[in-house]
Amino acid sequence: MLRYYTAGESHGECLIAFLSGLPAGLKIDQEFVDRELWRRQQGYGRGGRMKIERDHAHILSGVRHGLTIGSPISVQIENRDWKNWQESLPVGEGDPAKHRRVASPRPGHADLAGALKYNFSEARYVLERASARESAARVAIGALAKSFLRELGIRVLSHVVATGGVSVEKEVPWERIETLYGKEDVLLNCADPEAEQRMKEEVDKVLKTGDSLGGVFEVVARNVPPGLGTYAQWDERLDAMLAAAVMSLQAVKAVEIGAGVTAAFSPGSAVHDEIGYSAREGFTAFSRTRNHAGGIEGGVSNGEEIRVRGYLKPISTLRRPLQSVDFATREPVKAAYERSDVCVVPAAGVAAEAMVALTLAKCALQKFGGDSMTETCRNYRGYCEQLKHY
Ligand code: EPS
Repeated sequence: MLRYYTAGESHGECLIAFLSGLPAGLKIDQEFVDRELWRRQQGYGRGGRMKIERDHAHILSGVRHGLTIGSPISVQIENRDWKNWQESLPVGEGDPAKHRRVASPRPGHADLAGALKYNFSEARYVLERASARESAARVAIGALAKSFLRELGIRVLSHVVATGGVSVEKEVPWERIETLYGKEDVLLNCADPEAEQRMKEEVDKVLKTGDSLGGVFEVVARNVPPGLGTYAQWDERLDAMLAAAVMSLQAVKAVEIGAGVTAAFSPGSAVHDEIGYSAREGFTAFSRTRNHAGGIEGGVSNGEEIRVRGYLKPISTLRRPLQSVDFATREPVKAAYERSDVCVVPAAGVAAEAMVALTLAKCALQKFGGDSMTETCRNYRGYCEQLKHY
């Protein structure tokens, strides 16, 4: 059973992630984990904070001599910005005069709902934990889940399909998404250079006007065998698990699997993916000519690429703030402003890759079991043989 948690405040000393349930004997490549963290830090439209941070996964437990040992893994990511916050966010009592209050809640942020819920007089502690900084911890353990999936031949990547009203119309093939991975200048992580340029112009516009942008990312998981997840119980459906995992990311307000949204407005004949049978590479000889289902039918993976889209609301911290109310005086004021990003769609896509990888790894372990990679891979190969002879 794969389980994971994170801890840490955005401007606290560090972020922590726990992951337990990975089999023993999985090779962990520190460079790969840190590259994933680097990818999450990229993208056009990020704020000044990313110039301060240089995220590195400091693995504290569960990995020895470069291999997992079946024990819980804990990872620490330092917040370099902590040195600027030690006095205003101390663990001990500290000096109340140095506290940095968030005096008026930002519409769209967790500020007001969180302050009401936890009975805080202002929103500092709310934003510290609600912040998307937390997603760095998920990316670190997501990289471990990706390493596990890779042993089964499964790959997970993302790309941006819309930002600021500019969108990529056609389905982007895996090979094009893969070329984005090695790029040093991530920009908007969009596979269509012309659309990406127009997206960049949209970001430039909001940078000038003090506004912010949302968008849509797509996560693609390739080479997922048929049979992960089940229709047998509501909370074991793969689509339900993926939707919850991606929706749990900061600022995601909708999740779509395959052509889910347009399918709702189309007749069945235009939506469902017809089935053929011919000798070909893959898990089985059953084939499809298209993939509107996004690789999942009845809550079960069907062997096609899994495609999950996350719809991101615009960042809720605005340099030209919306109307709000002062927590202390209850007078109308403009919402608080703190240094912020104006667009984070590429970064959110990388965080969503981590959530998809963790979900698929959990389902794969449910199906194939195993306490060591030798055992898990043997079970996996046995299942693939069974599929071949179906
Ligand atoms: C965030 C506000 C900004 C972002 C942060 C999320 O941080 P700061 O207030 O320190 O400038 O940069 O994202 C990250 C730090 C990160 O690593 O992604 C927020 O309020 O959600």
